[in-house]
Amino acid sequence: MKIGIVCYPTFGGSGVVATELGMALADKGHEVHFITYNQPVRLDFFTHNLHFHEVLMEEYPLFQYQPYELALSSKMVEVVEKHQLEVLHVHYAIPHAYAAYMAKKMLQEKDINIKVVTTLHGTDITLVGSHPTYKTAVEFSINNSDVVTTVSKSLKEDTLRLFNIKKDIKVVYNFIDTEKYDRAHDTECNRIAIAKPEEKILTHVSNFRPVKRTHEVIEIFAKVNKEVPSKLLMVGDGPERFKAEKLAKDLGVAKDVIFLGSSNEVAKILCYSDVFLLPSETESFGLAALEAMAAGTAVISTDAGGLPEVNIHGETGFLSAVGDVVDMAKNTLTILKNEDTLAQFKINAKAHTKLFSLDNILPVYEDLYKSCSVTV
Ligand code: GMT
Repeated sequence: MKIGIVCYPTFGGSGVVATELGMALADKGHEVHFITYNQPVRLDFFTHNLHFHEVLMEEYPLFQYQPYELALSSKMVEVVEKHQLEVLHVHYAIPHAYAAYMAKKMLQEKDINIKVVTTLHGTDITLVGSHPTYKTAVEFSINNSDVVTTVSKSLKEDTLRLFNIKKDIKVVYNFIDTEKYDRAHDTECNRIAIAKPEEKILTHVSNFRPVKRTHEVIEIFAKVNKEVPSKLLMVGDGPERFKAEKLAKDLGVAKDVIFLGSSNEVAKILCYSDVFLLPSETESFGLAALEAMAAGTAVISTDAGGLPEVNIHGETGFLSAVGDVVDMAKNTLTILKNEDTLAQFKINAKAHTKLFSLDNILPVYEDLYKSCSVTV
């Protein structure tokens, strides 16, 4: 099929999922066209089936805010028409679903019937989308998509609770290429470069937004580090990073906390890790946790949103109430203090990721594309 994918090109989970999906579809022989303002960070042009169309913006002194939706919907029309796309799959409702609706309407004027699949990822519903500033347009564009999916059952429930939805919503879990994490383990994992043999390694990966509660990652680590020799890898960048770095100094653990910044090598970094920390306030799914589990890492997280669907309490890691730093530290120590327990949690975590494998999820999206393009 000929598929357009619209996403944020950054390190955020929705962009990562969209990019991995597009590359996997291209690998299976579909023609895939990414439409966004920059080349997606994880996009690797390994096949001639992959194309990238940059959405360009024109500056004008009158604009306080540049009208990205207009430029995006115009670009969608151009690409659909030129390459005869059958489906536009938009990731993250704001503003992609709205821009896709406009593109669909403009294409109808040219007798072209493009189908729109909208995947809701999380904050486009829970934090930003349901805010009165955006809610009307987000609700409208969800209801006017041909197919709507959410990345967890929890996000589906949130969507139905927060909006007046007249469409069926399908849950299609996020996925990962599990083999990528096996390869990193087999060929590139040089643990000694990060920690001494007796030290455990804890990891956190995020965009350091307030919702991730990165200060609590440092607080948990400070408690753990008092009892177990350990290092903490902080991967990513964002508004809370400075606060986290300062807290590490204030709590006297700065020498054991390594801030790596944003990275394209997450699989390689995770191969060092024993425990992954994710104390998020809300999390529709927790792709970062799933990536850690695929690398054989136990997960200490909150029980917010879709996290209990990914991290199984007492099996792949532990869940705690949001803000319960003491419980998260205690659970981390339970795993780290006993080598057999640690080994078992790592095995369980990796095994659970099979449910979210590329092989399981890719055909679900292909079926959705096919089903909507034949119901013309
Ligand atoms: O977590 C973020 O801040 C990024 C955000 C995004 O849209 O890129 O992530 C959301 O989508 C991811 C992929 O589906 C999910 O794994 C994350 O849980 C979700 N984030 C939140 O719900 C806070």
